[in-house]
Amino acid sequence: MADHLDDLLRRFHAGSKRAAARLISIVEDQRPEAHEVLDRLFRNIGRAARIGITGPPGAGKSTLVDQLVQAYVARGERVGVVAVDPTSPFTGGALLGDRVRMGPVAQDPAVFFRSLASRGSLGGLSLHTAEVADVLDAFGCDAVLVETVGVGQSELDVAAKAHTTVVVLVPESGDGIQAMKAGLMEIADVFVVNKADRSGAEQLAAEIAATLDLKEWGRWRPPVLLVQARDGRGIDTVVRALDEHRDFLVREGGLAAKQRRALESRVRDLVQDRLVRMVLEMPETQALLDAGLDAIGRGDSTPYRLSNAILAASRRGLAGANASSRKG
Ligand SMILES: Nc1nc2c(ncn2[C@@H]2O[C@H](COP(=O)(O)OP(=O)(O)OP(=O)(O)O)[C@@H](O)[C@H]2O)c(=O)[nH]1
Ligand SMILES: [Mg+2]
Repeated sequence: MADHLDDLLRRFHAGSKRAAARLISIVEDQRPEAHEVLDRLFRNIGRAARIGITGPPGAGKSTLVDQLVQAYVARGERVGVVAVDPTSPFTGGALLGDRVRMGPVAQDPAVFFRSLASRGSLGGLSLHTAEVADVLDAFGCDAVLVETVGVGQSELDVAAKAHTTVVVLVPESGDGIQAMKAGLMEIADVFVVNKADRSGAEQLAAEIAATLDLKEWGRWRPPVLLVQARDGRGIDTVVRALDEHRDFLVREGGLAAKQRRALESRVRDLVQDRLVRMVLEMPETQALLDAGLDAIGRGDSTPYRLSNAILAASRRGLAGANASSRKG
């Protein structure tokens, strides 16, 4: 196994897209060797610009990503794209189906495209997305673009791990107000008002600008850009805004601070993910659950009391595990 991994990493560092795809699968599926892969790649990361693209369904995020990728490739850069698909809790399948399509640019040797299903684990979505972005960063991508639908907290968490977040809105069905409700206004470094060929685009841009006016901005006020992604209009302004935001972050020291915050959020996610799994997978937990649910059914317990009992048992279990690992 170690030999196999050494070989895979060697081919990865030599630039093999197939090796990169294999490593990403290992990370995405959380196979046993995933931790070792991430540990070994860790010192090679930190170079890529991590850009989150979020916004309501159908706003034109994928179309914009496709255009941005073409622009980056045209200037000789290597680009990674991670598209996060919310998974349906009922079918386990991708909720929006084939929502992430990429044009011929995905075939370019300088482009690496990957679609991720979110699987709905606690803290899992943003964690695994960041880990896949790590692999692409270590692969030598100059930019890693992460597309998420801005509908839920976990999607916002994904955006929170980006260096630069682009919020894409469209002049339809009160998008501006929805965006404010969904917390998208707070996370945007750049606003793109897409489908500027439709009526109402300028009005939406003006509304966003008016909202921005209500706040004091330091040295970076999010620009509001009118774009027609489908026809490639205004893409140059987005590329420029992304470059400027990165320069701003590097110049003002914000990049280091963002990287530190993103790392903190990663470690918290890791602890949360693993702790929850540890507790739920303890054999006592199932027994306590079975007995406790019976007791609740008889009116002798409550969900809070049962969860307290499970937590108390897990604390004893963890203390026991600590004691034996100190002895060993
Ligand atoms: N009129 C118009 N349509 C556009 C423009 N940009 C994209 N579209 C169309 O909008 C539709 C949705 O585009 P996507 O890029 O798939 O949108 P998305 O935000 O990635 O969608 P989801 O990933 O499903 O949330 C497609 O039919 C695009 O062709 C534009 O500038 N003007
Ligand atoms: Mg899309």
